[in-house]
Amino acid sequence: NAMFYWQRTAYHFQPQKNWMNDPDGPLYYKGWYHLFYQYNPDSAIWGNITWGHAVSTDLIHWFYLPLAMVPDQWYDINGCWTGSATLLPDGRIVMLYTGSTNDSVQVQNLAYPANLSDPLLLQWLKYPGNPVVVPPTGIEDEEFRDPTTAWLGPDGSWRIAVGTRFNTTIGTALVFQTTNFSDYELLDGVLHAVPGTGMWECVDFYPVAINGSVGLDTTALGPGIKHVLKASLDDTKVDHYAIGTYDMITDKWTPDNPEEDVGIGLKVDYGRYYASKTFFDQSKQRRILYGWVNETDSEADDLEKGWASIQTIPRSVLYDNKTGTHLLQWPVEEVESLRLNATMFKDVVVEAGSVVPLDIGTATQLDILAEFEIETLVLNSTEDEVSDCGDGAVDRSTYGPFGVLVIADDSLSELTPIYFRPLNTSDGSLETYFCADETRSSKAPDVTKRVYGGKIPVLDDENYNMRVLVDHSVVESFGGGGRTVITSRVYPTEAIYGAARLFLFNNASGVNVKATLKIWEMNSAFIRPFPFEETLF
Ligand code: DQQ
Repeated sequence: NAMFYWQRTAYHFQPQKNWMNDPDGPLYYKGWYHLFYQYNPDSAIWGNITWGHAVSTDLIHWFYLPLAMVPDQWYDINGCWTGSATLLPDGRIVMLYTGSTNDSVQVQNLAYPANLSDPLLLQWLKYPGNPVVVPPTGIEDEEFRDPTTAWLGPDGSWRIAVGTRFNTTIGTALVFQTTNFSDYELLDGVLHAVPGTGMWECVDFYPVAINGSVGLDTTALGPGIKHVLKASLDDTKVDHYAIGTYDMITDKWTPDNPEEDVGIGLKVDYGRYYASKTFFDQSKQRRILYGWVNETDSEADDLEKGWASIQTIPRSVLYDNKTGTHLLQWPVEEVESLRLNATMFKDVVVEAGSVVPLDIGTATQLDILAEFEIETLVLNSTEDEVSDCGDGAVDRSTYGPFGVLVIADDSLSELTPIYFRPLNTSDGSLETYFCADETRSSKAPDVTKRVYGGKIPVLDDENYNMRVLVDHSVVESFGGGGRTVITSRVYPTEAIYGAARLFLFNNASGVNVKATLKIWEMNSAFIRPFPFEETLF
């Protein structure tokens, strides 16, 4: 099936076959980036969860390694679920993960590399005293999972957080203290809790530098630092974060803005994205974010394809010190090594209600940088009812939407608009949304197609800028330098291979816009089994 074959990505990480979900235990060790992931070795749908393992020297080209952990003990026989790595100051590596036991109880387990002198960390040992943490009194057996990377408190002992819920609706993270990673004490109170957000999966908790310059080690404490709390909401399958302050004495975190608390405010990614996790890359002083991108086609299609899910291009994460309210996510610089020939377009005027083709040849693997300026007001503006991304790119207002059409065919029978939608508010200012509209992305049946997006701050001296990575069936869109990010899955039936095109569009009723773009064709990445038999370098 040529259509299914086309959907496989060329520079995003995905296993050779079968099902993948959450990224697990990312870390950098002796020159290698390690990515573990939830993996079903037997099928393209979720089940039999093991830890897949891959390594890379640049976060782009990957080698598949043998499975790191399989469910083979009473305390993880129903699955080796999500977990996180901690590098100890003495050089040891601690891996904590959730096991679903023979009774389907969620417990936290300890594992470590058998041989620290092996840079590939091929062999993992499970601690004989597992489980190291069981659900505390009052916590449901099946709602207690995904331990974080540990951070060191000022008292010299380590802390981890584990997500759960109270009374089925209050999402929360419990904090445990340990000195040896085998014995844990539950601390009083919780790190934070938000009513109405339900079960918190894959909690991530990390410091960011307020000056926005570098990534920080998970243990960094002190002035000039804020803390990000991220939870993956099981009820809605959305990753939410909030920025706030961590009190290292009471082990409580408080959001800067309670109205934008975890789960009711900002999303890490407004598209098809879940179970994300960061780690500190000590080799480049940066914090890197991985996220799982599920399919939006049917299970039957996934079984026929023989694979399901990809990981995003790893993103660096910084605090946005210009807004003070957002994180900035940006594809790691290494992805730029895949850039081939570039095409530039300068000051292209896109009139109200028009589409302009961009002659770049095949548009299946792209890195697009685009900047838009509102050029002229051709119609008097009316006040808009502010309603985020509206009904998609067909929903016109005075100032938008405008942007690019990716993975489109010549006749525009299939297209995915990535766009800005500035809306006139009652006080006369513009409120802008950054959106992706999948509704016309594919003629295939049994594909979920949605309009995704979120509000994006555009400051007075800024233009509307976006970066869009296109890789066959995935589109990662970064608005405003990464303030608002949207990952889309698209499964065209016509706009495939040489028929995939790129266009500019402006569906505003009242303004012309001017666009400047730089577009690179992207090379494919090498993602293949580790060549154990060959000499590598
Ligand atoms: N996936 C894992 C769980 C986690 C969920 C199981 C999130 O540990 O809560 O595969 O996608």
